[in-house]
Amino acid sequence: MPRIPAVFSGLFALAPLFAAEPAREIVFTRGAGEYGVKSPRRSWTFENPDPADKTNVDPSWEKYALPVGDGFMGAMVYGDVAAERIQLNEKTLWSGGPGAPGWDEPKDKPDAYRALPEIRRLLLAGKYKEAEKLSSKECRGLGPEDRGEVNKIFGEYKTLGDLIVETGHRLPVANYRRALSLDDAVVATRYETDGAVFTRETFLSYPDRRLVARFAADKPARQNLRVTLESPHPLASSPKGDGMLFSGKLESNGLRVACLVKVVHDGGSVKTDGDALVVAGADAVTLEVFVATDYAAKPPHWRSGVAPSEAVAGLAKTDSGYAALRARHVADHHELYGRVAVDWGDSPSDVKALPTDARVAALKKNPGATDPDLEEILFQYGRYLLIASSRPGSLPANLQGVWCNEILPAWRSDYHLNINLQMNYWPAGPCNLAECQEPLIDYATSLMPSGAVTARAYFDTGGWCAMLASNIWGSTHPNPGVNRPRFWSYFPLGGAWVATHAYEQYAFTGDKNALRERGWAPLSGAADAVAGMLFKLPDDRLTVAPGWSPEHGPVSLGTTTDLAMAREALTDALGAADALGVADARTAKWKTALAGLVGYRIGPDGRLCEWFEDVDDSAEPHHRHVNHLFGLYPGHQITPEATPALAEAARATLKARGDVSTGWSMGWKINFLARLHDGDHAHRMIAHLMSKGLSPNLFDLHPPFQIDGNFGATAGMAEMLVQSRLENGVATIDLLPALPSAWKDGEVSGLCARGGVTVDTMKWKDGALTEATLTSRVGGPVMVRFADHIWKFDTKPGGPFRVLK
Ligand code: FUC
Repeated sequence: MPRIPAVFSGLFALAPLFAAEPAREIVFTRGAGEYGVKSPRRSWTFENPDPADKTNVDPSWEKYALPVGDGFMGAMVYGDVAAERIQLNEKTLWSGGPGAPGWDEPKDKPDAYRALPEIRRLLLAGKYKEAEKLSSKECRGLGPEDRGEVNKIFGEYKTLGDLIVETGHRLPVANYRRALSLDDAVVATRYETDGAVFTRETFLSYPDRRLVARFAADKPARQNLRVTLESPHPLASSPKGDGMLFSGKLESNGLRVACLVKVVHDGGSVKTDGDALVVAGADAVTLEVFVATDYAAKPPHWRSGVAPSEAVAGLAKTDSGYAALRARHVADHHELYGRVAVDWGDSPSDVKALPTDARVAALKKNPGATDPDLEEILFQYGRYLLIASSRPGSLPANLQGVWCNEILPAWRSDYHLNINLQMNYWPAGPCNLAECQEPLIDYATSLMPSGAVTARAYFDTGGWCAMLASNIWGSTHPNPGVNRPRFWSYFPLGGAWVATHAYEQYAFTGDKNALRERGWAPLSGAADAVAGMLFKLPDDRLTVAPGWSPEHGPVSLGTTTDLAMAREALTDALGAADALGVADARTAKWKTALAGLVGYRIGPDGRLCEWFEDVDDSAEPHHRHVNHLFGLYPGHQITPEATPALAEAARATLKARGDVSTGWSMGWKINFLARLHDGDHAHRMIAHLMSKGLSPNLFDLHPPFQIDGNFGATAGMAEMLVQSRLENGVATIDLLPALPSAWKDGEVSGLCARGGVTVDTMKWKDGALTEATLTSRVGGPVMVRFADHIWKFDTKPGGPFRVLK
């Protein structure tokens, strides 16, 4: 399948980028604010919201605005006619942390580990209530009780504000169209009014690190714009050439922030009016927006020492003009996005002609219907969103990626380590975007110093660990006071789970240098803490005690999820040690720990047991967290081939939990079902997600918008097509392991497999593989399987190999 970048041919270049890949767009026929959604319920000044609030401050934002991002900044483009609204984010704009009152107080109980023998004694004696009481008291961090106070210290991700560009135009206008091109990562708006065709283009450039918004028309001298920044933060404005600098400090922590809005105009004039920039009679206008804070991802101070106003001035120095900025941005995006093309069916042309909101509405109305082309768009959207929200050098994608229009967002738009952050990175390896995962591995490294304190405090061990929720300030402690049982935030394997991504990165890329330089420290440190936190039962087996199944408990002598994460982290650390030729006292300790772990158990009802004990789970039988299936996915411990009984038990568990749930839970279930080779059920899960969990702009809804569900869905679709494992240096690759009958014929190119292999092309017909060409980046033994066919190759680095059926 040739992948030939098309030459850009102006606005609405609908020509496909790649021979087999149709143009992928999300299309609306009105501005976001013009859909008549209910007016905002909350406002920027609302205090102390319920964390589970399901309503965004501005529903039109999560329904109809369109996202662009460069990993560092994010923007949501509304496309309203009278005034363009571009909501702006910068990933490091967080409250809390250093500078926030209370931050300097210790957060971990320094000798909490002293309570472990008694908690464990109570558990062994069957005194669960007492054990839970004592755990709740001891297994929690220090800090205020009040949720608002906790958030002030822990911090929250914040919107920077909205760039407002008044146009002087009035509704109605003719032939309005607004589209996000996933191929080019550009939002383009077009309409006709006052005898002219007006066009806008907005993108966020990674190579040039700026937001670019272009306003043009097919007639000269028609741009009369008034540009302002509306921000909830106390920013002072000062004119800077043909632009305006907004700068100030967050009240919470003194974090400095600057935003420079620069106006480049073809013809006409620009002047300032208070803190507004006023353009008159220009042929075209390019707005360039630069944002910086003085945050640095470096413990313990987390500050760069560089004035943000200087940082933005430095970025703004290079100015190559709109065409060159656009060309560089599109080329940068193509390099990543263009690596994968998919085609597993088509939708009728009258469906494809509909705007995206109408297509989503049709699926909601008739959940039995399918729209294969929209499934493909949703798949590629996950890849688009990862490119836009996570690039080398940036912080990782948070609960909303990089997009957040609130100052008190749900769950602080933070990093949840009991599924959400990790799920964000599930598509990275399989979907050929490994470099987008670097921020996660660097983030794990940044957690190590505080994670070492937490590991020492709760387990008196070396290494590092991190609990349920984290932020950009390295928090690893259990976070108290969130109106939940105290034990809730105790999730000691959260950091270890994140660290397994360092091994996954190696498995997909085969890059030993990166494993040594970047991945080994967090992965080996996590394995040290895992080995050090285990408790020897009277029968000599090892467990993680006390444990708590995510977000529903109850206290246990060993939850299946903790044991599965421990198993995976130790296995990955040993795999990394093998790859790097490390064998020492540490690895010996990991091996002993791994060999001693309590194994899986199947209950009398046929389900995989969630706890060491038999627990009545009828209170929440459909709980969204299914973490006890971690070993099935993302782990590599349960497969239908190697552990058929456990695979059946996992299937029974999924059946009992049910299909429909929150967005990310449905995303996870697609992956579970793919690993169980149940393509039709996985496809039904995609249908559930599309009919019940999607916003018109294809944002996945928890609700509110939470990006993990988008990433989980994309990873799940990839998992249905290609699965892989790397064991003892041998890569095993399954082609079409969970192909649904709905995807009878198709072809894909560019998906990746563990062992450093790319599936360059794969074609199938009537549900059967017809041919595939693969390339190994690193060489070595590779086994490829389809149904009962097996092909074995001894590959050379860079040499393609082919399977034909
Ligand atoms: C986990 C989930 C919640 C929510 C939160 C951000 O704790 O259980 O449903 O997604 O993360």
